[in-house]
Amino acid sequence: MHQAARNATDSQTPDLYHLRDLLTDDERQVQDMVARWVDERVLPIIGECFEKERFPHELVPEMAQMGLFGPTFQDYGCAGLSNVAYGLIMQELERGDSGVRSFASVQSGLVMYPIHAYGSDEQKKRWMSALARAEAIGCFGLTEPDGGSDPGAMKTFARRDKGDWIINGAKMWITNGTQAQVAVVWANTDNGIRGFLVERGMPGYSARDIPRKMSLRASHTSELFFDNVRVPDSARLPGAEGLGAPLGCLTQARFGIAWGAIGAAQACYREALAFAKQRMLFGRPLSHTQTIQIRLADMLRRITLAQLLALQLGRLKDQGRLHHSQVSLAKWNNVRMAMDIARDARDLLGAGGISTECSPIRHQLNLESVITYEGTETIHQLIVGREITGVAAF
Ligand code: TGC
Ligand code: FAD
Repeated sequence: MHQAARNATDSQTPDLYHLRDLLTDDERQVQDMVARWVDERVLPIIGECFEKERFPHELVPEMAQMGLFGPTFQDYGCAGLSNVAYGLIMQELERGDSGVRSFASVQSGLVMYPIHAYGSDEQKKRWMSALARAEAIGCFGLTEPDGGSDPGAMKTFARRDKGDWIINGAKMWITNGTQAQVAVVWANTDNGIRGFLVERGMPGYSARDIPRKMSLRASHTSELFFDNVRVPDSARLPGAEGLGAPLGCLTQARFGIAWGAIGAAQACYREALAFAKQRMLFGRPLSHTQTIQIRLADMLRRITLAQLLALQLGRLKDQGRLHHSQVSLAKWNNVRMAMDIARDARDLLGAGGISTECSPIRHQLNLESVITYEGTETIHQLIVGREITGVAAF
């Protein structure tokens, strides 16, 4: 038997191709630290959080302490890690729950990134360290009630009024909207799309959570309302001009999701394997049957391919050679892979698999959001299609 397969326990995913050897010491250490933390702090409580629609806020200071917010930035007290290390963090967090990974994705990729990439020095000084330490929480408002796939058609509008801007409109399905001290808000203007930092408490700005979600239940998802919100020009992100600016942020978050989905799939695979080994049916463990072995082998095949794709994606990003269509293909592939595995693992667990005491049903339901947000599967297929044909068919 192959060494990696022989060493694998039910609590690990076999590393048949020695992919760990392709990581640096730093990357391995970061992964191990976050994996341990997820095992000890997330897994014991997350089923109940999901059931009760509660985000585990008590974990946020610990995540900040470990440097999980904005870990790739070199300044503002951030760790300056590689993009592969960032991906591994997302993978381990989502092995816990997509809602926990979402929190980190939004804070790092959708709030710290635009402030770092497009913000003024004053904006960076005010927010970057505070966001890294989670003394401030941020959210990212792009999607609107009339449709998220075509953000270029947004209706939220910011008009000039002397030196200020007056923002009117609404955003929908915004992660952490009610929790955020600062919202990165994208609005149309007479000169095209611009980004603004809108702060909690500004007159005319309000947020409320969207109830009755059957997915991402351990995460706040909100609506934002802007009723003549007056912000100074210093609240505008000076380096953000046009739709390319918010789309650039999406590339960061989609990259994290391509990795995160692997974690969700691993959690489901591990649970299915452990169950198949101990479940006695027809006088033998379930794992001794051919079809169960084929299903488990197929899960491992898909996870391994997704890992290879994510690793090369990360190395390309570290080398500055990443194109957003590569991120689209990886997000599409890896989330679809995770959804298929979560569904199959749920079935493999039999009736017990419908309980939140098992993770596959929770991951399966969460992945319904993950396949929709940050660009639906169809949008990513069409982005790749445009890359191949040169024709936008959206
Ligand atoms: P299009 O003409 O393609 O692009 C306009 C300009 O932007 C550039 N660009 C990008 N730049 C960086 N990264 C990307 N991913 C980019 N995609 C496009 C492009 O080159 C162009 O630049 P320029 O200089 O030529 O002007 O624009 P389009 O209107 O045709 O739209 C294309 C489309 C459909 C792909 C885009 O609108 C899209 O991606 N739609 C999906 C929207 C989406 O993903 N929304 C996500 C909202 S945030 C969220 O879901 C958070 S979930 C968080 C969590 O909890 O984890
Ligand atoms: P629509 O755009 O209305 O799409 C509906 C359907 O039409 C989809 O199946 C889509 O694939 C399909 N479709 C669209 N265009 C085409 C086409 N041209 N051809 C064929 N089919 C097409 N947004 C934020 O801005 N910030 C956040 O923090 C955020 N967090 C989220 C958290 C959760 C839990 C969820 C569920 C969503 C979140 N979103 C967020 C919103 C998310 O990005 C959008 O839901 C997503 O972009 C899709 O938009 P929509 O829901 O309006 O669907």
